[in-house]
Amino acid sequence: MAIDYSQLIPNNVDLSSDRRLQRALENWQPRFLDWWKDMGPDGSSAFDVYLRTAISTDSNGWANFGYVKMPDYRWGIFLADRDPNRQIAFGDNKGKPAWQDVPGEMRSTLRRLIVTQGDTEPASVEQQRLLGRTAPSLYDLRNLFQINVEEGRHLWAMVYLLHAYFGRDGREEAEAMLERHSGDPDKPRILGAFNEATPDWLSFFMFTYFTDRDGKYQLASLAESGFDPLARSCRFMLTEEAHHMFVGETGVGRILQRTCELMKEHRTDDVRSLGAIDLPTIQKYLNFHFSVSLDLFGQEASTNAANYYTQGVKGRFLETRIDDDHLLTNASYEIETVEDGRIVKKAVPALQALNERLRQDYIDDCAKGVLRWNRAIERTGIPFEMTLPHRAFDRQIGAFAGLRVSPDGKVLSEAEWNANKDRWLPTDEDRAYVTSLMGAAVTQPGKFAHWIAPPARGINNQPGDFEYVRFN
Ligand code: BYC
Repeated sequence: MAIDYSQLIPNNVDLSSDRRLQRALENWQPRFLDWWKDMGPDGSSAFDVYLRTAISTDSNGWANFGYVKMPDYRWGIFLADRDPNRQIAFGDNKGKPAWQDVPGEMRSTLRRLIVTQGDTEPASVEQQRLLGRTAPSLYDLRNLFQINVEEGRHLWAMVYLLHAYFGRDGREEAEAMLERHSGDPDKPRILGAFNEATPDWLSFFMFTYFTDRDGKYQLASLAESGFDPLARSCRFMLTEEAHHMFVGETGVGRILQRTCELMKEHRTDDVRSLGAIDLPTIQKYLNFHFSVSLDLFGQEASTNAANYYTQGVKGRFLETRIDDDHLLTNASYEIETVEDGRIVKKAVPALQALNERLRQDYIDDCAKGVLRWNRAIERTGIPFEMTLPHRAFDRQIGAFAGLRVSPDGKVLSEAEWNANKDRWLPTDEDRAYVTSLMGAAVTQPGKFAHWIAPPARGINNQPGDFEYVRFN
């Protein structure tokens, strides 16, 4: 269905045929805009930004580029097309038609998953609120803003589901989405990573590489949901997610490139004296963001995850492409866990291991980008390899929480950890150094901050000196 842009809230769900729902969402809209004004990108309301806006959900329609003032961005409700024959692909309800409404017994589970998903979207906008002040180029500033408006739209996607299918409870949850704030001591965001600060652009690129990728895997699992409106919402969200991870991968890649170029040119490892970010510091940021993002997958052995699957509300990554019974009642899966202070492998019922299985899919995907970074480093002739730390390194959630583990997976005493942790995780001094590089935003078209290389190509094939943001 084409997107109706004539409405106050653009949508492809025939919103105007349901007056009550339309009114409820039109009531929420000004609150969302107030939130955007207070908590969205700082001081950006008057800027004209070269943004991509969806005009339909098919492959041609969602990438339309033009200058937009962000408060005028057409946030709306876009679901991927409905397949009238879609069946639930897994769990006890396998083979039954996908639900077009919420089955009573799954109401609280679905609500909770939708709220958890929805909560991350405005959280990330809040985390990135001040980054525009220190953007390393107009190209990067535009990408930041693109990500921000799309996270705003992803919030709309979840708020629509809450309003349309969860009655009064849903409306209250939608309000609460704008009341919790990232890092707020009284009303924090739900998941750990979304209460961490994103104070600099190295953190931003690591966040979009690692944490947005959790988004990809969680959304893909929810895109398998038996609750069809959720599945269709997530499918469309996934198309936008790809750009966010691209920004992360190329952002880190461009920092690595610049660092390696300077190391070569000046025959030194001491690139800090040259105003760039040294490779060990980049590795420490990677370690931090990877382990915080691993926590987002929950417990290694989880009865919650087993229940979601058995009920048909949350599947596996690419569920329908997996060749097994899609019930998993008799299957087992090997996980790593902790016994007597040691990391051991243990077979557990596959249903309980679904969080861990998804985490493994995620780790494999993360590793591919690291390989690409390493190839690029190798091409510069610098002998250095970025690595993903062990899954048990510095975890706060799950079996490894509290265990002291080195990046290569050795269990350590508290004393060994304390003696080495500054080599593995960003220290206050590292953070202060990276922050010190974040000078005033670089606003001249085609110019880049000293510590980052330009991108290989422009957005929508625009030339290198394209004016992605006009400040007015
Ligand atoms: N922080 O049985 P478990 C994105 C809690 S990112 C705090 O493993 P479950 C995006 C858990 O709630 C994708 N608490 O739980 C990225 C549970 O509490 P109760 C976001 C945590 O439910 C960038 C208890 O520990 N989407 O889109 O199987 C920018 C037991 O754990 C955490 C989703 O997450 C944590 N990290 O797994 C913008 C999808 N982990 O029941 C956007 C929806 C666990 O004891 N969420 N807990 O009170 C889910 O599928 C699940 O809630 C989780 C947790 C996978 C997160």
